[in-house]
Amino acid sequence: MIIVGELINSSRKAISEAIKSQDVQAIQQVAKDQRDAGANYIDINAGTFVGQESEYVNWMVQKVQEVVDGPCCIDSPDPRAIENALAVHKGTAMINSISLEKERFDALMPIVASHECQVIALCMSDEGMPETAEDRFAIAQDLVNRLVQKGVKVENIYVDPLVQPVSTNDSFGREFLKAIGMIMTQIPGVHTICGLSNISYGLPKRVLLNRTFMSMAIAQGLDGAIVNPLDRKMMAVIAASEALMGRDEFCMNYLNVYRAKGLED
Ligand code: THG
Repeated sequence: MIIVGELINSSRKAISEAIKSQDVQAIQQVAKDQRDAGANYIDINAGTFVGQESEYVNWMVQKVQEVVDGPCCIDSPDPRAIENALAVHKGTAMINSISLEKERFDALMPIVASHECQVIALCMSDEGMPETAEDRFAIAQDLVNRLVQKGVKVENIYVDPLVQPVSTNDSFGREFLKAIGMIMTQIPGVHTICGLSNISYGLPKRVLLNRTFMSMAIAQGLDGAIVNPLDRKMMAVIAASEALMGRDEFCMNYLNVYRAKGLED
């Protein structure tokens, strides 16, 4: 399972404050903590700073990579911010994200095609957010085909079917899970990824719903997640679900996490 640590996001008060005061140490600490907790990529999002987003993303990418020997996930809807960040990023970044929205797609495609990178492909088009599994799958198929045509390797693509709140439509959880299953079985070699927390929007005990949904998504083949890696119970659910699905040979990872006292029940 590829873990993208989600905590460096300017929608969080602590991060927004650290950006405003240019608190290098605070940003670096959140990055190191996530890396130590098992994050493979550190998500970098300064989306709330309209006009200064690109400048702040670049600053955070550079400061994070001073202390974390690993890649970032550049989280921005702005193709220019992504391009600027790739110019300062060391190693193979993850781009978050391309979609089928025409303007975004046309601007990002040449950038993705000309860089060695991983790319998140959002199931979103100019017709808006898809609601059924079939609509998500159609967008995923189209996006993957176009990316592959431009020379992007299928194994570098992470399709995000987009989680929507189950409180607004009781089919949203099921349709998302079905989409994961369809994408993983019908597009060989591709990955899937998602941010989970939208599933529980508007309901109590959100962490319970988020964790349960994670386990159900892993059962459908989900192999990437944008999560808070400091949530020990979530990380334990991921390790347990992967072992139960037979995606952990001899349960070695599960046992290693246990020995490191990482299995909070
Ligand atoms: N897919 C993709 N990228 C994404 C998302 C996705 N990037 C952003 C988001 N969704 C994932 N990142 C976060 C980062 C922080 C929080 C949630 C998702 C977070 N939320 C607090 C909460 O839910 O309680 C509220 C914020 C706060 O702490 O004040 O922390 O789906 N490709």
